[in-house]
Amino acid sequence: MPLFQPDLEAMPRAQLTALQEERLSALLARLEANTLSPFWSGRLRGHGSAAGSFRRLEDLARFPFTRKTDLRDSYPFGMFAIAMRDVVRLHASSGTRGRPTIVGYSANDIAVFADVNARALAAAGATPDDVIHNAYGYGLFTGGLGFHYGIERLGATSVPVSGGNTPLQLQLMRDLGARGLCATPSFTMLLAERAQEAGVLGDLRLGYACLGAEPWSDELRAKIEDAFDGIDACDVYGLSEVIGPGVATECREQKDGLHVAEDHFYPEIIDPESGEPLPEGSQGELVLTTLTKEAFPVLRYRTGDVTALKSEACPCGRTGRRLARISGRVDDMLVIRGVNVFPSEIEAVVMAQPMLAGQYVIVVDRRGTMPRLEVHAELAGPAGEGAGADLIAALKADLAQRLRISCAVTVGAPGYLQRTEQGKARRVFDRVDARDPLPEPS
Ligand code: DLL
Repeated sequence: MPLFQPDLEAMPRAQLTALQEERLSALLARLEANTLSPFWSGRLRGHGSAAGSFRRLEDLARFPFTRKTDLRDSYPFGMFAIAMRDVVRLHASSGTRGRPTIVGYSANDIAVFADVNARALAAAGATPDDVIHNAYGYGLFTGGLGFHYGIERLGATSVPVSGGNTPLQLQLMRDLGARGLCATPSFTMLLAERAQEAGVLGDLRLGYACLGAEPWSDELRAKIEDAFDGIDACDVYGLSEVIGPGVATECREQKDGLHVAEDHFYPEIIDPESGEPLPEGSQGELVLTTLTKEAFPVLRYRTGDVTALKSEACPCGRTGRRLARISGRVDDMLVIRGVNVFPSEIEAVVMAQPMLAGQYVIVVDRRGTMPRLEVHAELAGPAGEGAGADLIAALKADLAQRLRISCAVTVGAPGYLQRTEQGKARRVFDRVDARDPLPEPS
């Protein structure tokens, strides 16, 4: 499949920069003049004439960040920049404690949302001839409806199955002939396992998948691609505060970083401590500015996601800079005896071990003065096939080498760990007393 919007996705860099500067300047003028939102009307005060003082992309670093707390404080509609009459849809961010954060879309925002998801699907290999199985949750979560509209925008056929009920999902994938799959990587791995158990893997016609919404690793990708007989499993990134899925996406040609839809979203990487911009290639916190959003624009939104930006040319022809795979969230980082550990690094080690299944859980034992890490994994095949001391010793050694700390390792029989059928997989648990923090397998 060629690029879905080649003029925009493969725009020469100089032209893209000019477009971004024009759109940023218009955004600042729009926010400065905004009288509808109590948040935006005061936000740019003290920055002179915001629009007037902005000339080049570098000038953006002088403007204030938007943070998750701003969204919470403005609950529910304080940051909406257009009249409610013109808001056609609401979504809410998932996984937060307390009140959710509400985001809104104009009709034009929904059109952009559909476009960027159609781009992501095409980048993974989708064509208008395909049946696409959409197992992201439908509802307030942006995954289901975001991809649904993307599939329709592409002209393919959507199977709006949402999450849960794995046996039915497999039956539908087989009977309706799904070529594409949209799902979290953890649920995709569960589908692969169940398909293998049911002996239906050979009946599936799957060719590609758009996987995201949670951190995952290249090693899990290899397991998924292998399980489904060589499909293209592409990473897709996004967040409700910015639009939902489709902010950045991998292409099947390279699968090495996610092209940002830079005509709509402007990325920066900053030092999470100082807030200063970092040079290209450095790992830091991703900050995003929406260039075209009408109902819910954000200026320099602190995503909390840790990644790096690279701008080398890509064989697919897309010119949007690429985000390195998200290694985790600034606040997800475990600090174990002074060493910074992202759960995704542990995942990479577990997935690289062929005797283990695509499941793992991390437990942080916080009962002592110093926290200790436990890694729980599961055998891919029945016990007895090389389980036991050697495998555990090998895993411990690999973890120690990668993380530079020692971990306790438990390897259970197939089915030892709970699977996530709906929503995002939870991988990290705290052990605080004598109770076992691991959820019961279903
Ligand atoms: O998860 C939107 C989405 C749906 C993205 C479907 C991709 C596919 P939220 O629920 O607001 O939105 O959660 C956003 O999820 O800040 C990241 O921490 C994490 N996240 C999303 N995609 C990825 C990814 C959706 N590909 C938060 N890799 C973000 C790692 C991801 N983390």
